[in-house]
Amino acid sequence: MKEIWSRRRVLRSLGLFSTVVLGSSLLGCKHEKLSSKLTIQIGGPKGEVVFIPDRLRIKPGETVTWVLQSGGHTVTAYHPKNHSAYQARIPVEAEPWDSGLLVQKDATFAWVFDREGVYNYFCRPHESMGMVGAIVVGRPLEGPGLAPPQAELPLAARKRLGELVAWAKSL
Ligand SMILES: [Cu+2]
Repeated sequence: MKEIWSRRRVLRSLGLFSTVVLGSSLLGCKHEKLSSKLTIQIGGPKGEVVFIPDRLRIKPGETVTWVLQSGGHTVTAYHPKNHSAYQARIPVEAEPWDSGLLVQKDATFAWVFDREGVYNYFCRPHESMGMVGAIVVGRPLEGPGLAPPQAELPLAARKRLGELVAWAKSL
């Protein structure tokens, strides 16, 4: 699995956004097409600390792109590599991701999900306010992402994760 830096982001930072749109349509860029369908907004229009939507089901091999709408947030997989006190809440052997802090409006972070199963993630600054999300890739296979939320997680995150786990199990 690998991180994909959206061409749009890279080129926008160079001030070449309009060129990219034209270039993408001419080249039929596959990632741009997927991104438009599998996009999650980070932060609400009034600065709400949420992922919109907070749950998404995709097919294995698809790319999810998060776009910063407001505020400063991260998109961080539940994994001991990202937080030493936390257990993984992504499929065994899946690689964890962490966007780092995104602060510029329209900044994007993209990740390719190859391994089937249930992934839970959080925002570092706002996990305690319940800013978490879930991605189901293919079937919601039994795995760490379906486990009851661990006691060491902040209460609001635990509550929201409980809802997301119930949703994943219902698929
Ligand atoms: Cu946040």
